[in-house]
Amino acid sequence: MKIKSSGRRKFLKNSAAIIGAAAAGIRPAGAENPPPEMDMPDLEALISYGQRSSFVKSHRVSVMERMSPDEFGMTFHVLSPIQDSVGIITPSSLHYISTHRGSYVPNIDPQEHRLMIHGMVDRPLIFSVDEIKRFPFVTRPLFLECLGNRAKASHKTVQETHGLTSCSEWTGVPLSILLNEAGVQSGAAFIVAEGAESVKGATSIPIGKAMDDCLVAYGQNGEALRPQQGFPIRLLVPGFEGMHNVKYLRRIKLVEKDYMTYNDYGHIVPDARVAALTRQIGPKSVITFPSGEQKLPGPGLYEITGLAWSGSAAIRNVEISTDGGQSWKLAELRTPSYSMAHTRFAFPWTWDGKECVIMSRCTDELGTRQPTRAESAKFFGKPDNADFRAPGADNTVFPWRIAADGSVQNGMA
Ligand SMILES: Nc1nc2c(c(=O)[nH]1)N[C@H]1C(S)=C(S)[C@@H](COP(=O)(O)O)O[C@H]1N2
Ligand SMILES: [Mo]
Repeated sequence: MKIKSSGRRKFLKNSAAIIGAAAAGIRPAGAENPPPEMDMPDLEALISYGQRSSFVKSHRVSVMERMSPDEFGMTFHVLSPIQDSVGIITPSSLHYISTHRGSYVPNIDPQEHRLMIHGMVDRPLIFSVDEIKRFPFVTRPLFLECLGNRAKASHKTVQETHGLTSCSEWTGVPLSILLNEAGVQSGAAFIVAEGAESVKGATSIPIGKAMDDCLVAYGQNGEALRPQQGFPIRLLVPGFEGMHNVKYLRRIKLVEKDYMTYNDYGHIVPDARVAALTRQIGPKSVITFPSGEQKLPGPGLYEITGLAWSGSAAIRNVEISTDGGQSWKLAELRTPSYSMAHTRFAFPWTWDGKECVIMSRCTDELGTRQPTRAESAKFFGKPDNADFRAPGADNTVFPWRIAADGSVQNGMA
């Protein structure tokens, strides 16, 4: 996280150029020139649960191809505005949302909600939410990413290309504690986890993963889960594709083999190479600034910044190319690199005002590097053309094209 001194000197020189020109005409806001009072239509509400500035407009949008709400009033895929993100935590109110077709957001009374653990266990158990909260908890940042987080040439903004991922600080009880209470029988190879709403959001997870680092979470970013994130409890399966993170968790059955649930269908495929990439999200990164539909006002110093994550480990490093992938330079990690969480990177860069293509690629602590589309196509034995669609979760390197006028466009287009 240390800014290297050469970069620092450059920064000081450039910042003088950026700030110096403007300072002459500006007075600090003082007693003789105070800003207007915040508009407070409901003072009670503002006191009890805060609200953001009316000047901050960052908001979620629904996926173009699957409008929400649909004709039945259901939400499907809603994209997080990662072009506006700072740091690594997604505000809960801006977390992406992905629900299975026909699913809805249930309004669950936590006092009524129960979690049942049964199947191949010594003692089938039923827990209330309050009982779950009596077990030892852990708090850790973890990313979620939907399998549908796939950049297309038609996408314009980074919200459209990469907005189906978010990172929260989750609090919950390790699933292994609850499974040990029930007593896992030998031969139990998978769990089938199920949600409480109509489509149930069921999915199969290998027992090794269930006993390793899964959480039954009730906290998100310092408060209770949001209904759209699974209130009152959800399963967190660190690094695994979003679908496995069952919301409104109400039942876990221990079974002898991988059950193909309604939701697993189409996600888990027989090709082991693809299955590996959906169970565990590969190392992936994207530049959030400058990104699609933003505009650089002119040549000069900028911070290229973005997010990197991996479903297997922490991020070891991020490299930036500003020449379309011909050469790569190390970016700086500006946050601690937590395992299976978003990591914020930045790269101080002086733009010369010429058209260029910028991209990022990351490497995780296992040494796995994010592939380019060409590398992914080669791996799957497919030609590298516009038709190539990386199977499983697409973690390929993504380009932004900066035009001479400073406008930024999807580099796939
Ligand atoms: N019960 C239930 N759990 C669910 C889903 C659902 O529709 N119902 N959607 C899954 C999918 S496809 C994803 S990507 C993640 C999304 O979690 P989020 O909506 O909190 O971002 O939840 C998963 N868990
Ligand atoms: Mo998803």
